[in-house]
Amino acid sequence: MAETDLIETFRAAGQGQVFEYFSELSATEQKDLLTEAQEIDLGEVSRLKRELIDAAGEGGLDLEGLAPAPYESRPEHGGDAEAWAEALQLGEAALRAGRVALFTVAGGQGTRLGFNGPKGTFPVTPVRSATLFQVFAEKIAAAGKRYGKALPWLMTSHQNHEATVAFFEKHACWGLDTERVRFFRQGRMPALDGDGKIMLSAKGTIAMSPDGHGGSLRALARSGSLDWLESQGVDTISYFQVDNPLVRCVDPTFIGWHLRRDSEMSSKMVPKAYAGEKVGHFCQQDGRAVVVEYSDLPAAMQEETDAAGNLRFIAGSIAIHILDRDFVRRLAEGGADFALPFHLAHKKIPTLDASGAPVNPTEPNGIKLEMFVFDALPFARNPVTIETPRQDDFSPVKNAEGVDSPDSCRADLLRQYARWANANGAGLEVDASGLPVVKFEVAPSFGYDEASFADQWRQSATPISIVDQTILA
Ligand code: UD2
Repeated sequence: MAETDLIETFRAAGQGQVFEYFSELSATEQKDLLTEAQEIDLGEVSRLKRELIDAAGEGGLDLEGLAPAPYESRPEHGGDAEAWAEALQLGEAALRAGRVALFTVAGGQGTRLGFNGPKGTFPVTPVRSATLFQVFAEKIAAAGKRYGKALPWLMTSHQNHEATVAFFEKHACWGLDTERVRFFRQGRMPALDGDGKIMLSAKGTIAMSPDGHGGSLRALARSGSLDWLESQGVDTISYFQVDNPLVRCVDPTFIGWHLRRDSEMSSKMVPKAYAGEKVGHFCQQDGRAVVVEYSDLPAAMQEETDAAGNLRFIAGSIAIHILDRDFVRRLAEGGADFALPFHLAHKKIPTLDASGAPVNPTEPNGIKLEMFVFDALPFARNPVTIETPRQDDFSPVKNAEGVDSPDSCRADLLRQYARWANANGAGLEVDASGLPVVKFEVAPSFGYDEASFADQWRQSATPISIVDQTILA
């Protein structure tokens, strides 16, 4: 679109303020602003203003008929052992056939951790200080070796795109085939003020932010990544978040459950650790699977217990899914009736005051718009949720200290290594929480889950002794 047409379109849509300082900008700044403006779908913005801002207070989350979702319990908790064993076989066969790819969402801004740089470059392991990206790369490489088929790996990012790609290049993808690692940018959305006006963060810059991990699904299609997967015979996508180094990102049993049920989207749940834990809740409503975020489920419901005294809404979502490739394509192409909704978050957004001077607000002054990947669940055929042991799948790094911090995650990694080693007779001393007295590390090349660790341990020619700072690799 020509420059003047674009500016006129914004004016006609009531968004002329975006170009208020246009004449003060240099030629390069003008060009940059126009490029940013072109990213914006004005029709979508005006629909969201109507539905989310103008109608505020009318809606809210509909809790009518909301009930806890069913899930597949693990065999040790009464689940069907035969079905779990069959799922493992099916998943392993899919991995051997090269039907599976990995997908990491790494497009968030990581503000809570206060770390400067892509979150995946955060050093997380206790002895080697391997970064999150390295841990995933090593798990993917080891699993590819185990099943005799390299696993493609997709990653979405945004602000940190160049830095992410450069980091992978610097480390030569930790030995993964570079042709099988693919990065793509997710979309962005402009921040809106209370009147639905697009905000500027500077005279020549629109306040844009990533459109949420849900946005990565349409970006998978737009970036040609689904075609790329199809060309490699991949139809099954294992999805996880960049902040969780414990994740069993290549989990044959989970893949097998997904395939066994002919599901389009599957999920892992952990029983919530306490009522107010900050995870989504697997629920059902009108016969459809839904996830209700902790911030949307009233405290009284979060605390509700059943006759046995257990939390009624016990199934916590830890953001680990399997997605069917063609389901993602349908979602991306599906139009308004088959699209993820946007959620609105009130945020402090650096902007300009009426005189054009920069303002750093101390209170929320605008809204950001995000889509969530779990909102795809109600659209999916045969969604299945399986229970997973938290200690082998979930310990995210979100905050600088305390809960879900680098310290708590390192301790969970140590507990995991010690459990695997002691299950094979290492005889390590551990405290009441399972934390070993010695600090050591198991590189994924030695073992990326309990089974691969046990195989490697057994195959070792000499007995393994673990002392402080041992690295099993
Ligand atoms: C998410 C889930 C929560 C629970 C928890 C487990 C939501 C709304 N909540 O909470 O239910 O499962 O994770 O750890 O998802 N990201 C992008 N692009 C974006 C925004 C985020 O790629 O535009 C990535 C981000 O890099 C991270 C992940 O999504 O890997 C989670 O984002 P978050 O930290 O904002 O989610 P959180 O912790 O509030």
